[in-house]
Amino acid sequence: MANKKVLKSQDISGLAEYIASEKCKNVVLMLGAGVSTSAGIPDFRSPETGLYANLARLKLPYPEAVFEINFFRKNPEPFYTLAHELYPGKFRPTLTHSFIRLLAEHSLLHTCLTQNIDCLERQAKVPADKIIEAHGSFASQHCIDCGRTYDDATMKRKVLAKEIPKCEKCKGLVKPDIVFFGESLPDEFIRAIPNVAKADLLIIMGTSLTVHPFAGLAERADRACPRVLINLDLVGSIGKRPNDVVLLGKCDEMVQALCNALGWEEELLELWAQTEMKAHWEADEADAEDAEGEEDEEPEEEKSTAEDLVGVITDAIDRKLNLEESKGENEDVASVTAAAPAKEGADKKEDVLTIPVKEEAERVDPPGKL
Ligand code: CNA
Repeated sequence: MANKKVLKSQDISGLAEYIASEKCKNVVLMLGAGVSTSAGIPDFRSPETGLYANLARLKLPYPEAVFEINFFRKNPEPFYTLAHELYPGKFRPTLTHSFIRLLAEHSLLHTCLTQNIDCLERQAKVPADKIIEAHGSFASQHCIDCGRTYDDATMKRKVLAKEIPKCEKCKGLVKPDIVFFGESLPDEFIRAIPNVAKADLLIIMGTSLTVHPFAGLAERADRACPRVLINLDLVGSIGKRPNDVVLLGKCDEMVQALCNALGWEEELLELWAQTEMKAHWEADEADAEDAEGEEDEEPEEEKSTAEDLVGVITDAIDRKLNLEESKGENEDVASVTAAAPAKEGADKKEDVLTIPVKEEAERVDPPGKL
């Protein structure tokens, strides 16, 4: 029974036929950074274009350090350099994000589990109760010392003005509620883990399936549930079960082809057209700098140039490096290096985020073993 073929063919047409059938009522999604690369946000691990490849050039002790809580405590600047570029509002959702909304409009979306922190699912108007941000997001923030929440508008203003926000009560560092390595995953994610087993269809898109425990969720799908991988390369164990479908290529192209086969392409493009946005963040950024200027009388050179406001993170990092190199002595890099563990490269940690131990010991497997 478990090995019964559910799909007529393990390709887009077999998948479209299944989605259109009565058998497919609950679609669960697992998303990674690859669904947002066409928006201009680099993923982590793509060679040359990925964040890690570029962050390494900032002379971090190892690229993952930028998302490590202990490193952040010592040196929050690299993270805030990234946060400035990644901050929600700067990027338009992709066709793939609109496909997720389309699944919801067709009453097929059960749960959208995303590792992404860019809030593009929200921005594409995927219903909020369907989105589980497994690694948190930029939508809220806390002081890492006293836990006090920090005002959204002030946070946005500080990040866009390239300032490091500090707690108004204890002056501790404020961090967006993004899960760093070594931190616990949100309770909503833990509660949503059983949803994977309820799926009639599991679609995994744009992820290297290397960060645990998220990556292990794919194994929780029922063996009769078709699992679809849409990715540039083959990852995880997808392809090993009789109903697995592997669609290697770009997410946007694959979902468009799928929608075409379903007769949904026009609807998809309409939804995507609705995501078109004015570059309101440019105005926000300018406002933020003005406000900070009024508050703190920032020197002129602290303000963003127009050049800072365009392009992707890699460009920004390139620009930063060029700027620093031309100054001769690189203050940021020097401070990063000073704060880093002496044993360069030796401390690279496994990509494992932590499940809150107390409640979860009975309910889920230990990290890395899902
Ligand atoms: P990853 O490890 O960088 O893997 C991305 C995967 O997507 C790779 O297998 C790529 O081949 C693939 N890919 C890249 N572009 C495309 C495309 N256009 N179409 C199809 N596949 C593509 O990223 P993961 O998401 O697997 O790693 C989890 C980390 C990444 C999470 O903790 C995130 O918070 C973190 N992250 C998020 C963002 C974001 O929010 N947009 C950006 C960068 C990293």
